Amino acid sequence: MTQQHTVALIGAPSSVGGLPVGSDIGPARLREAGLVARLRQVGLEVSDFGDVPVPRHHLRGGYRSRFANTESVARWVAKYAWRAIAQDMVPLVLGGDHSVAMGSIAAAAQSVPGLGVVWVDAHPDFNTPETSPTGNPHGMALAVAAGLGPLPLVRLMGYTPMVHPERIVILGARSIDAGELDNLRRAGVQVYNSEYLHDHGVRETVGEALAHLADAQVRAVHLSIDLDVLDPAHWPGVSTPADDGLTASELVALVDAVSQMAPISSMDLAELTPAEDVEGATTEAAIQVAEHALASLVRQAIDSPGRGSPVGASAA
Ligand SMILES: [Mn+2]
Repeated sequence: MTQQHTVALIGAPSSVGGLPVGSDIGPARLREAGLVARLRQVGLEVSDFGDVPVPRHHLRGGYRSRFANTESVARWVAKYAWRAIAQDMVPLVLGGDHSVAMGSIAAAAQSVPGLGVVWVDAHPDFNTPETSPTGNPHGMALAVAAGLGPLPLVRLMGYTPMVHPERIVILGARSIDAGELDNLRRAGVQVYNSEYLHDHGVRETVGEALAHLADAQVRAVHLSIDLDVLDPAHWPGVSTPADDGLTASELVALVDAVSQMAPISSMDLAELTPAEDVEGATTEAAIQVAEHALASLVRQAIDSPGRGSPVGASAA
């Protein structure tokens, strides 16, 4: 029996890669808020793999040990996600800070032919230790996946890059550091910022982004959601808010469009910071995003496997 409509829930309760801390409580908050039941209600099977091990007392370390701890968490995430994909499940990695994506992308890149990345975030996370104003590894996660950054991280699975930069698109960015912008331009990563999304419309922009990935022979996407892509005026539950973000309905429309136009092999839901989420709006938005992104797996399991067709070809 196919398990393509089975979601493997993987908690990564770690803020080793980001400051301020607090996103380490994210997975527990999402489970308490009923994430598993909500996913089952839309027809998905859920296999909860539990939480990956996280180094204890991790915040006592200095700069170097933060990178070592980030690597450790990413390796565990990669192991869990790899095991899920090997069983034909779709891993949903709950951050935790966004550096957990280094692990999920490493696993997906190794296992999924023609993988591309759709990175939805207020920040491109394309810094290197040389360009980063803060030194926080979560601001380097996508650069690491594209082969830029400290050697142990970029070679997490033994080869680099995990994903070629032409197979990466960024949606919703609006806070980009100067050196980071240089990195993006040199690498040739396509960025659709929040202004572009608002000017052209969510569905149109997703269509363009996926057409760009189709040109690079992408056949399945890793969807990485940083909840700080939302506007902090109404959805404040993140560690590094940036003004003028997306509404929850825009983000839901965005993941709906992605899931209708491309097979999703794997997904991250990162940076939920419960202490900042005073009325729970960010938690609720996160759950809706997961439901809408993954409900397409049920359709694919019923209609057809959906594998092997180029992305963007089945807009639906
Ligand atoms: Mn991020």
